[in-house]
Amino acid sequence: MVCYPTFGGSGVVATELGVALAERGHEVHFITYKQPVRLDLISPNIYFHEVQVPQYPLFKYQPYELALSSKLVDMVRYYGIDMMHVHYAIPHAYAGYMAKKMLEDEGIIIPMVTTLHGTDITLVGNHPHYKPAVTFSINNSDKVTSVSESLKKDTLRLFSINNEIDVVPNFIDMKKHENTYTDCQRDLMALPEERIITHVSNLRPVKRIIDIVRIFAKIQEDIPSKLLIVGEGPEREPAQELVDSLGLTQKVVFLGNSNEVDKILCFSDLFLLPSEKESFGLAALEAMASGVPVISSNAGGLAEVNTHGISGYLSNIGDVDDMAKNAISILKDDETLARFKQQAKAAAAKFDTNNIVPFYEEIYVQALNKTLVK
Ligand code: GMT
Repeated sequence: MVCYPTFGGSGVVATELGVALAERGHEVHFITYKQPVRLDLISPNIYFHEVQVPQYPLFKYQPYELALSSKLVDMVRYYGIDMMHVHYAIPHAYAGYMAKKMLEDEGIIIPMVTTLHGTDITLVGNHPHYKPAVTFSINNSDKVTSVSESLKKDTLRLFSINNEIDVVPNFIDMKKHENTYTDCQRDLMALPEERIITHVSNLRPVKRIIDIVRIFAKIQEDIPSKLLIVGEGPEREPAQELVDSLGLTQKVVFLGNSNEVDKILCFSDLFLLPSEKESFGLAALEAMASGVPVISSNAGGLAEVNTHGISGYLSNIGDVDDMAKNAISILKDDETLARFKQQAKAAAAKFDTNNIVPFYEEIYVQALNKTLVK
């Protein structure tokens, strides 16, 4: 499993997939530059190998891909690994392909599955400086998956792809989101009469954090509430400035990066995700699994996750008024809120780990068969 180890959807999906596969009896090796944030290493069948990049002053840019592909070669040789699964095309699919070719030279044939996550296609990978390498790596993967139908369409529209793309949606372990907290300690965050509205992300411009503050400003004119913003990123400062200028400093809490998102979701009443682009919206699915309805934009694959009028509502990107109106309609009375909470949880259940991980196992079998035929 090759992934980004930091906070961010693709790394979370890779980690959860690895953990689920290990539980199903597969031996899973994580190969990345740091221990993935959600990975417990003291678990059966799980290994972590750190990619180290020696710093050399001659290089303006240290060659991570080189170190990663060399590490992949070493680990495949040493542990007899049967399959590489790389998450996020850049630079993982590229490094994986190089490792595959180096191993082929030694007579070791190993298939590579590439999972496309979103910004590797819609924002970064699409840049002319990366596009040829990304196109090549996708076309030369043994199997390619994307996390939504929308991302598949974007990939086919933006790149010249001659490989098949299978859609395997992201997933969630519903068991882990059963409310195990007898006391969510919501009183630490809000007064009894206040609703709690939450956003979790890496606070990049694509998440439209300013919209979140504006939506919240409108909601709290009608309904006493608190806004919790979880995560770190470049939009934190401008958002904080707007919060202060709107006189909402006592109403908005910036919690920074957190390993306790499930606890935060436990006392949340509503989740906001008004993104500019969102291939899937794992954060929305996590909220729904915890019984938190979602007010989102209709960008990318969000409509495949958040069902309008059931698990929450969708609006056009930037339509702050509509999002605030929909939020108020959910939060206005306890009965409606309870109904949406229950519907959000039920809608999340179709993405349960047990329903989705077998698709990846099937993809692995297909990739292995493909390389056997070659
Ligand atoms: O947008 C993020 O928060 C990070 C990014 C990533 O690669 O970690 O997330 C992308 O992958 C997630 C997991 O598949 C998806 O749930 C997110 O929708 C997707 N982000 C975007 O498309 C902007």
